[in-house]
Amino acid sequence: MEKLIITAALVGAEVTRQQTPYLPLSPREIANEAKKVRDAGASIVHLHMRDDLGNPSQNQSLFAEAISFIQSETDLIIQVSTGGAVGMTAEERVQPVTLSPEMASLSTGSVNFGEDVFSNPLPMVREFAQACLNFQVKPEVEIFESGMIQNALSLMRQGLLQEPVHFNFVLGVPGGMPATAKNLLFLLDLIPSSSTWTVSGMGRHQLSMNTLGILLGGHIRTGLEDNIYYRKGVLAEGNFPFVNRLVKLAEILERPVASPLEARKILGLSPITKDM
Ligand code: KMH
Ligand code: ZN
Repeated sequence: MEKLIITAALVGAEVTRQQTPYLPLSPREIANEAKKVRDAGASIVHLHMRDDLGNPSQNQSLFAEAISFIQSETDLIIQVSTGGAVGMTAEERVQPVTLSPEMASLSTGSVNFGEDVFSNPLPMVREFAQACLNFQVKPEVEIFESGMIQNALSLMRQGLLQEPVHFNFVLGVPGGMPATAKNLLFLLDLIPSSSTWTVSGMGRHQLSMNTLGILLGGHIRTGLEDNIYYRKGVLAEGNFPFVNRLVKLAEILERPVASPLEARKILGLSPITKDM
């Protein structure tokens, strides 16, 4: 098996400081959190930003500030979100891609998202995929529903996604595909054999999905974006406790953890950190 890539989704768009006091919000706080997860063993950070009031924002300057801190203080692979928050316009959402980060998330279809709809019509998905090509950004294809894999395959046929494609199975979003072993195995059967993949489980499903990812030879995403509880009723005191636990688990399961340099090789990224 390849070495294990751990992604930390540090902030997200939905979690609030009312829910957990450990959520980083400003670019400086987010960069501090990035340093801690790097020290713990993560090699990718998935980034969202918040404005002064703590509301989700895709503002380019906020991303630029956080990215500049993270790049000068760590060798992490930076993956910006193009998902943003439900209700944002395409123009808002695509902004951080224009900074040419190494990676960006790319959802290839729409899905119910709790009481809302996370809307990703195909013309917009193609526009985001084209932006990734223009700015030399590797997409991480976010799969909330199996139909999104079919859309990703047609983007590949259209030349808008290049092999090897990296997928992230986001399981357990209310209204999306439930976080079960059966569903993960079903999805794995649908992706091209050249692909790499990671798995995220929402809420209490985070640890079980991550464990399956380690065992099945995939990669794993953890972090406060997906889950704020370390265990039932106990808040995680930041993102790094999750990473620490997964590194220990991987060690027990004899799966070595990839450094950012090794992760770049696995994902087909340039070994050199991008200058942005
Ligand atoms: N906040 C969700 C609506 C992504 O980052 O690409 C979408 C999301 C996915 O978080
Ligand atoms: Zn996200």
